[in-house]
Amino acid sequence: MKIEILTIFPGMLESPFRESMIRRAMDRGLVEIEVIDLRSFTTGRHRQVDDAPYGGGRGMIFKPEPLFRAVESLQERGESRARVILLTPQGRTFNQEMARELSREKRLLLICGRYEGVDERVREALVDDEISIGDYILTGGELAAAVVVDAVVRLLPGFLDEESVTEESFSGSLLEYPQYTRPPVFRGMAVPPVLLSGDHAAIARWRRKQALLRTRERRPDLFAKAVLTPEDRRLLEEEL
Ligand code: JF5
Repeated sequence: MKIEILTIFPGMLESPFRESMIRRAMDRGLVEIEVIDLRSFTTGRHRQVDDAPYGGGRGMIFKPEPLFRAVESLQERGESRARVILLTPQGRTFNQEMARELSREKRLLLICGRYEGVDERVREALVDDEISIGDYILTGGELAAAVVVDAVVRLLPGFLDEESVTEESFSGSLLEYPQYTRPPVFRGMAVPPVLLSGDHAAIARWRRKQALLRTRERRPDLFAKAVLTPEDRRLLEEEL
């Protein structure tokens, strides 16, 4: 997969991709990530990317010209057309299903919004999807782009081992069960004995039950959508 990211602050996206597992994916050739300075598509000495809104009001708006020049030039140089995504609080809220869908694309072009927004003609003519990473306001779309890239790249074939992918899709929309590692007792807090029992079936039942209880308690919205087996219902009744 090729991912291009248009931003006026390329430095904000250096370390998230230079460090970490994303770097490993790049080194292994699973993904190529290119961060592109939107200002390199400006003309004139002031390298201006923004301007005051028509009709008045506060703040500045991304001008259309640099974005049109950038997106058209990037689309023309590639052999396939990129799916163009604008990161903005006005977009559809990002989730795992959207990450899975994006991970099947050959080429993504992410535009990091800034200021009070982006000239509407950019949305109309250039952008395929608008994505928000949640209901809060950032200073710009760069961190949102980093979040989307991270979630998408870890789903690329060859990034995770097969078991992790299978397990992730099996556990579906449930939260994770509690995890423990050594020592067996830490500051008087013991690891649940079943995890030390070596009884793999009992461990699997305990984990499934914990995932169900935890999801019902913390994320009733996810629990309502979960597909429960008769065994799941039995595990949940044990508790009462
Ligand atoms: C941005 C105009 C983009 O604040 C965000 C954001 C929040 N959730 N997802 C993205 O993006 C920055 C601000 C103003 C466009």
